[in-house]
Amino acid sequence: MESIGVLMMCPMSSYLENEIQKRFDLLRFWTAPENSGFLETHRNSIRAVVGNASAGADARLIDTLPKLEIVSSFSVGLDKIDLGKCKERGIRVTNTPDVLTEDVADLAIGLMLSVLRRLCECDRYVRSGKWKSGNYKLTTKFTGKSVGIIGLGRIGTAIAKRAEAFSCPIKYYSRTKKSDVTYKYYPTVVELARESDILVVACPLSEETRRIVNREVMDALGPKGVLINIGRGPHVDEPELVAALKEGRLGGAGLDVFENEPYVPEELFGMENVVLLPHVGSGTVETRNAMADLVVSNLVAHFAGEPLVTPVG
Ligand code: 8YV
Repeated sequence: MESIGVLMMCPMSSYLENEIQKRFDLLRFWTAPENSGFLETHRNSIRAVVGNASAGADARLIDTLPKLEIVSSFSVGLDKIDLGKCKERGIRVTNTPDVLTEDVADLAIGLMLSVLRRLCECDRYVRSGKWKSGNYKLTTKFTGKSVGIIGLGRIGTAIAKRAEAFSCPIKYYSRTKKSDVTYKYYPTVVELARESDILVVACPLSEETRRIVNREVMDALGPKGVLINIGRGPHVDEPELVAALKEGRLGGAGLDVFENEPYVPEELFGMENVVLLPHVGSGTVETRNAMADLVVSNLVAHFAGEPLVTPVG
């Protein structure tokens, strides 16, 4: 049988590379020298693209690949894929929902605790030897704080469940009120922020949700409020976030994602009320391997003419 070309956009998992290589002709986009005509050379053999949260399949890439049949994303987020273009061309799309939900929700709670209890700052305090000159100052209690969640999907719900175990009242904003939960619904993010001690971004990135956390929302959250972002950087107006933190209009932030990863505004580096993570929400061995297995099962199903495991749309 003619070998099937699978284009991987960037390094994401060596386990995934091996699993693809066992079954398909794996083409590593990042290894091709710039302007080498790599895509031109392989355009007629590439039938699948594997992307992730940083590199997906935009209109330009899709237009370059006339034989493309499927985009199998190593992510739950689809914001790096031109879904309209895929639909137009009849290209199938898959992602990795469910398998990463628990890890991302765990990390969101970790960020809440880290910001309120200043865990990273405390760690630096011990390592730098400062403890020998005196005890660390008192911090802020997490249990019982009201947690507002933007987006009550799989991940938002998993965060809510965990926060409930800390006796936190849960509130949420989503496009529509959910009939199956008792959490308090707010029809606007500003109202939710005003009533929350901690505001968590857990919705997908779309044109509607881009900069959903703007200056007005940060001001509503207020000088004691904490923003947690485990969604996407562009959900938050980053320059406004830096300004709000600098001016003390916002109490703190726990961020796993940024507007222009891996570049992070350096003004945040010296702030003790801010915890910065390098987009590691799903970054455990167990979860990344489960995500890889899903990517591969979707590719295998597609090329065997079987139903996709986790189709989008
Ligand atoms: C990953 C993610 O960090 O699933 C998503 O949408 O952002 C993450 O799980 C990423 O895709 C792994 O490379």
